[in-house]
Amino acid sequence: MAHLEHQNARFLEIASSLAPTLHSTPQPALGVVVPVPSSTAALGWTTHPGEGLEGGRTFTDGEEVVLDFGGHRVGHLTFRLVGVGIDGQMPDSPCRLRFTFGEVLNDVAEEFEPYTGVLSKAWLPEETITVDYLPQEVRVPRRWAFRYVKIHVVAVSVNFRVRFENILAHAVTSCPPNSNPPGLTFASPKWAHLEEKDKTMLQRIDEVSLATLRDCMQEVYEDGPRRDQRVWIGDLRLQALTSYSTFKDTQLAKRCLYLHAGVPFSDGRIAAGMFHLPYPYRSGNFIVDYSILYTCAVLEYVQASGDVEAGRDLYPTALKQFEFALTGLNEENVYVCQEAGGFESIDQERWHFVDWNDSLSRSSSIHSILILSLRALSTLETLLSLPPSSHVLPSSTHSPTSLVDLLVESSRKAFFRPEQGVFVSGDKDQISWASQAWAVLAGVTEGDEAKVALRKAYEEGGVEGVTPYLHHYLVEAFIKAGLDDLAAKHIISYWGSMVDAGAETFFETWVPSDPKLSPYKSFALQSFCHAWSATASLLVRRLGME
Ligand code: RAM
Repeated sequence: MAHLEHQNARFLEIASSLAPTLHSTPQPALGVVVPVPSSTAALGWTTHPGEGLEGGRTFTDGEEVVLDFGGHRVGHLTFRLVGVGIDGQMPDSPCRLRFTFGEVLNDVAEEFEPYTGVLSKAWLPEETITVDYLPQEVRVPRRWAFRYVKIHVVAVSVNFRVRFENILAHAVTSCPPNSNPPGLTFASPKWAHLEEKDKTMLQRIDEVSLATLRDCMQEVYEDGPRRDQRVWIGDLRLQALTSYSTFKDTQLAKRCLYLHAGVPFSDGRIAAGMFHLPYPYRSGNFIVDYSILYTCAVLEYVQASGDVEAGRDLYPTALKQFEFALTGLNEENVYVCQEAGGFESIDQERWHFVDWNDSLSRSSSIHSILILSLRALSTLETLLSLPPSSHVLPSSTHSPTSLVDLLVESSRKAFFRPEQGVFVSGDKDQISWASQAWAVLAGVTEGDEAKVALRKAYEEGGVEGVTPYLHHYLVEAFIKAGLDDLAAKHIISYWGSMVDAGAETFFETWVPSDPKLSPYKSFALQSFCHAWSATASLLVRRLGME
């Protein structure tokens, strides 16, 4: 099996020695709710209180109940199932139950059919089990991500009804208990002008971000505990950064960096994603931007932990990624990628991600990400006291820093339009948030020029991001350019609009004006607790709001 070849056994052993402890906390449901359509709720649903399970409420075929656990968790559901005979009868058949696990109300309130999604239907959050020999202690086998659980009785015999007792969620995370950082206090005079309602919103955004990160911290940094459940490099980088500044984890990040380096393609490239169960193996796809951002993730890990030894181990993997990325440059040393398209048009062998916005031209962003990652490579070499690599490519004489100079120059020639003050991308000179944000982060522009570029794209209709992933980099660029007030304003309006929509954890994709947008052509395939959306906690700390 190709996905299992070329593994680095030593790296995988190190990763395995770092397997974290999973902490499990039993939690009872807070109550029974009835989902009710709402024209004012962003996602279309609200709840009314429902008839509780106390007092021996029993169920038969076709009856159902929706439990509310009061917040998002990842874990197993357990309960005691009791058969209550009718007219002196005893249970005389199994009981078949269907569970639907809702991260949001839509999951338990809407039908999954007709199914329009482009990913496997097996990701839909439902499970059917058959229970024999009542009364019986039941543990729903699969780990689920949920706030709500709909229990639907599919079938029992006519001679008995069933009762549910002691229903518990066992919430699991590898984030150690009580590791939440202190809440935001806005002590710095810099934030004295913030209105109380904004402070309250930012505090709530921080709580929701931390809950998001906590629930994605499992045996690895999962991108989402509902769907994918794997380590994607782009998500990992942001999770690790957020965790360094909040929960202070470095070991789970180290494990994931070694896991990725341990399962490369045969030519040394690292896959966009990797699975750790039942044994480590790589995903089949390759994302150019993720592969080079791996260098940033290694650098940031060494900076956060001081673990130079790991940095030296992982450096060759980081360096190797540039060989492939640099083949995307044309004769003018400008990165060119295929023009925009949706999920179906992705080239799995050479995927340029940046964001899920179908209409985004990515060339200029990838060019900047290349510059940023080369800068990180050079800093990493210094930090590890390595002699600066005299050439990034075996066939070229460029060091990381001389390549940076070359690529900054070609970027400004190809992508910067001085008369408009913005960076463009693609045949149609598209102006986007992504192109400006990455140019700023890569240091292709700075000072007033950077401010103008960001403001123009942001305030004058540049192509926007549809994922919190790109929104993160936009805000990071605002902060780097010294636009702190705009950064705060955007965190409040964007992450805040998810809070207003009822988010207990932050979503994978979110466009406030089109809340049901899904890159996978099915809202039910969305992950509503997604790693790359947890960075608001990092951003507010970078803004000095603690
Ligand atoms: C999706 C997931 C994941 C992301 C990739 C690019 O499958 O959302 O988090 O990294 O896309």
